Amino acid sequence: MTTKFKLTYFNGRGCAEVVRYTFAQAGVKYEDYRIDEHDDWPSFKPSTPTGQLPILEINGEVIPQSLAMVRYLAREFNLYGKDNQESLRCDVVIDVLQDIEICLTPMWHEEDVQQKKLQMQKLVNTSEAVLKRLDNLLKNDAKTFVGSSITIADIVFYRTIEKATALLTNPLDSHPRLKTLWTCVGNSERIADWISRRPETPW
Ligand SMILES: N[C@@H](CCC(=O)N[C@@H](CS)C(=O)NCC(=O)O)C(=O)O
Repeated sequence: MTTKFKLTYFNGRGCAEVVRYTFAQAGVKYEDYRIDEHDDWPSFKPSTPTGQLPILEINGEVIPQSLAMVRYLAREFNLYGKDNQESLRCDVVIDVLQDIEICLTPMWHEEDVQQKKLQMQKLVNTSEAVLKRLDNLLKNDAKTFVGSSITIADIVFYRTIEKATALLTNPLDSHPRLKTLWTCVGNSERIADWISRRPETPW
């Protein structure tokens, strides 16, 4: 029996886009269900496992947490490296990137100008430190973080930098190898196809 996947999120990219990229790279069909954050969400929220979106239904079983979904899909569809050591190296890249995610999350909702300025400075400093770490993790002449084809390490990197680019100007300019990798992921066949046909949304 083919597994039935339904991804539920708001009509935006946010935390769900990394899951959509993973489905795209895996070449797997799923229902990309989008709910209205004002009309539908308040009544739907209490029925979700953690009171948050996205959720992924796998043959009806409801799972929260975007990165847990990405890791599960990667294991199912061979995007997690060729063995456990390579999966571990994918996880190292993903975990390094979380320092940027931690800075980004509060920034979307902060309205206080002074606070926003402080958060911005923290994001700039953190991003620079994280990019240096990632550059060190990238082997000489490597076109992807792990092995020779796209894994979730590259996909999560692509999405985190895409989000950061909304707030930082050309964050990869001082890291040409990372910039090349990021551009290659965005231009790769399946990811580029999803980017070209995904809905235009305000965020
Ligand atoms: N770590 C979670 C974060 C989930 C999260 O923060 N979801 C937000 C949207 S990006 C949400 O559901 N906000 C609405 C609410 O909390 O009521 C993930 O990656 O799935």
